Amino acid sequence: MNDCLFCKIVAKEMPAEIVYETGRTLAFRDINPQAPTHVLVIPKGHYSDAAALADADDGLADEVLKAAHAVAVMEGVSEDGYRVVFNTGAGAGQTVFHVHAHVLGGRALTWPPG
Ligand code: DGP
Repeated sequence: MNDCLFCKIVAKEMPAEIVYETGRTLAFRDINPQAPTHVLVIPKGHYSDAAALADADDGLADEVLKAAHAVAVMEGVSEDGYRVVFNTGAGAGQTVFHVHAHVLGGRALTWPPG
């Protein structure tokens, strides 16, 4: 999509600190980190949110989750625990409408989230 920020990161038209990449996924550091590790994992193709990604039904949601776990291992947060969050819809705090998994770790994470 022309005006999608994360599509521009995929196309390398916008800079980002990329930490992991597969054929169909990309992971890069969040510009406004909420934890010592805060990485966004996206499918390279454009899906607006997690529901649209699930509807794609082609194994891509699995690949995004696998990439999120690979990032947690690479970042060294998988043993102590980490969180994978899909804010889905504006009411849940989604601000960028290209589906992304937040991978958060490296500090104690409280529940419930705000
Ligand atoms: P959400 O609120 O769930 O839609 O999360 C969007 C996240 O995207 C938010 O944590 C900040 C991050 N973000 C916004 N713009 C940019 C950008 O240009 N680069 C990077 N790396 N992250 C961004």
